[in-house]
Amino acid sequence: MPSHAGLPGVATQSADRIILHVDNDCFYAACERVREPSLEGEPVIVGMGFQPGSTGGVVATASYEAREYGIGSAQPITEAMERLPPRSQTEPGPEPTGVYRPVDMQFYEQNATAVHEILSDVSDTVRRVSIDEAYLDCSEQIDWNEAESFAIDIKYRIADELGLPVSVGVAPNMSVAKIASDHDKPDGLVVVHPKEVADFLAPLPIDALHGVGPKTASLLNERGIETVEHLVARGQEELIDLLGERGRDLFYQAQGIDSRPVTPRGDPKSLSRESSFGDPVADSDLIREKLRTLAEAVAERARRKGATYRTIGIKVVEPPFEVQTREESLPGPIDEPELVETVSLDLYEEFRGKNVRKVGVKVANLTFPEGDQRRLDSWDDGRNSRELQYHRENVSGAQLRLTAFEADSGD
Ligand code: TTP
Ligand code: MG
Repeated sequence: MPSHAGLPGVATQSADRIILHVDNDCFYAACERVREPSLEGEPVIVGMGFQPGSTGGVVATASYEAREYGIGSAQPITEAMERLPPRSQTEPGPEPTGVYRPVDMQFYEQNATAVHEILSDVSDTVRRVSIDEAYLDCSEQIDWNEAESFAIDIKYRIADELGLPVSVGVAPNMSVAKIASDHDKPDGLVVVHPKEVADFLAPLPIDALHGVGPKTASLLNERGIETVEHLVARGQEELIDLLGERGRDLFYQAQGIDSRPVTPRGDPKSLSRESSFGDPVADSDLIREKLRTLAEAVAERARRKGATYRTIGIKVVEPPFEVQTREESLPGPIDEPELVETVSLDLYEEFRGKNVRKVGVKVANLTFPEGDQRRLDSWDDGRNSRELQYHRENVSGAQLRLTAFEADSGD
């Protein structure tokens, strides 16, 4: 929290902002369930040091079923194993056991990228703040009476396309949105309208505030400060005496004041749009029509951001979840909406007749006007040759899964 945020006369916050905070539920454990669906409903513990012979590891995360046994992030794995012994394949006994899995960062990053890709598809203003959480500023896209259904759509989309549960908080600023996403985990959705902010915050225990851990909580509890309302009632001076500058930040956070803007980090690596068919379709006219619409939307989006692109790609999802991607590289960066359409339709040809659940169009290898002037200049030279020749670079779906359709993130 910036210390001056929301000071009267210094920064005013617009009640019109609609900020979403999206946080995956038990993220690493949920990823393990994606590749091992039989773990659904089981106490899953992801961490290091549980294999025979290894020592000193900690729990990275635990599924909500495992949390019931007092297992959680950063706990020594030995303690977790005492609470829930690792399940043996051979001798199922009457005592409850846990399913332990090692940390597989590459796989979690891949899933995180896919989540980010969806978030970037629904909003132009996305700030990813950790592997499994992001803020979206949707003020320009929706109004408050659409906020709930917008958030539900995001939850459904991430669950449907990736099999991952998320919790979403919607509020007029980042700090309240974060508290809201945490309020009803897992699979939560909490919408705090601008007028409800004070009532929403007042009864919460102080550790609901960002940055209040067990130590600060007990220090405040000892002084009779148990809820956010108590904290506000004490006033700024007392909190600064107790906690220094952090006391001031908490005082503002407790009042729901936070004027920080959601600033996307860096330029995106790609821009994409995708769309699902309710039921899978094989009708190529219908699919081509959808691709045309998506191509137009993607090209429009690139133009709005002032981006040129050197790669055009499509994604075709065959039932149930077989993702295939194809792309073409261009000799120089372009801004040609018709070419996005032509190339997308051309790439689709090999899928003609196939049953399709979803299609997507992307442009990648982006160049932005600021920060990469040299490449833009070289494009200006090439622009005189109007007709661009592009060569096909078909890469197999499997190879491309990791690289193509990468997150719209510059992280
Ligand atoms: P969190 O979002 O804090 O936790 P979570 O997603 O597992 O659970 P939830 O949001 O439902 O409360 O962190 C995201 C991931 O970061 C988490 O799945 C594992 C990793 N992580 C660690 O490796 N060590 C830690 O101490 C924490 C807190 C998280
Ligand atoms: Mg999380």
